[in-house]
Amino acid sequence: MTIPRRLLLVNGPNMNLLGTREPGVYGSATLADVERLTTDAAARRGFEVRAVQSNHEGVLLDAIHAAREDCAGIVINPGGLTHTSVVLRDALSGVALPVAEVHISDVTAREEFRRFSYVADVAIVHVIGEGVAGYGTAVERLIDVLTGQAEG
Ligand code: DHK
Repeated sequence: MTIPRRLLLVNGPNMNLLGTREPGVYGSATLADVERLTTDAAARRGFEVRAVQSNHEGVLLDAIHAAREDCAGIVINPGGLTHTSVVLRDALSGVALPVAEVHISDVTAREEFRRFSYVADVAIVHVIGEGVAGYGTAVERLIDVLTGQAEG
């Protein structure tokens, strides 16, 4: 079966503030930088990226639902929704596309409430604490799975 050579990149609430937001935690790269590096990493493997960022949960859900039509997988940094959102988790499991979960910071080494992720067990790739470079790692690992070079 041929898969669409396109990934959906989802960035959740507050990710539009990257570059100025708590630079000691999230670094100085902007959302535009993140979207560019993700697009470049995918392009090296022959995939396109459609990027969405929103501070509104429903916008993210709609984008995830639409990905069923023309995307092979989803790279997502849900921001704070990671730790709170059953509906985001249900959207990801509902569309049944392979998911890579990314966190810029090391959520295991911060506040206790950041250790739990509603997304973790619906994702097949997890990249945590690699800074924005982690988006590139997530793309590589997700495409390895999609193209059969790694186990899901
Ligand atoms: C980004 C956020 O906005 C936080 O709410 C998460 C995550 C961590 C990140 O590290 O990319 O707790």
